[in-house]
Amino acid sequence: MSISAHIDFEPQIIADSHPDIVGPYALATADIYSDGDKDFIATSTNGDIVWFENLDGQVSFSEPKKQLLFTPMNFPPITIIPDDFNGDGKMDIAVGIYGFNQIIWFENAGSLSIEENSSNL
Ligand SMILES: [Ca+2]
Ligand SMILES: [Ca+2]
Repeated sequence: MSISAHIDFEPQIIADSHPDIVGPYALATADIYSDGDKDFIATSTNGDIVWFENLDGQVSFSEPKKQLLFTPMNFPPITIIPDDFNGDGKMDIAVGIYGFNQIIWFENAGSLSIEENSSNL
């Protein structure tokens, strides 16, 4: 007995040629806005980290919210891990920086933004 399944995937574009997304690198999902819906996080090759708010809990995302800026310019975050690192109930973000030999986490300081008050791990 054989079982075969055919699954179709339809592309859904979240960002297309947006100036805040320069060469998307690492991607992750997490509830950044703390409203129960998974938001979307992306890093760019220019060092920017942006997130997109999930507007309806399904597939409608906001424009990029460029509220994470990594100070050592032009070093792309190649890995990204969202989690609540300080246990305050708000999703934080950790990134590994290629070429800069650092792992940095960004504290989510509120329900709408993630502040740049990062510290090295
Ligand atoms: Ca959310
Ligand atoms: Ca937190």
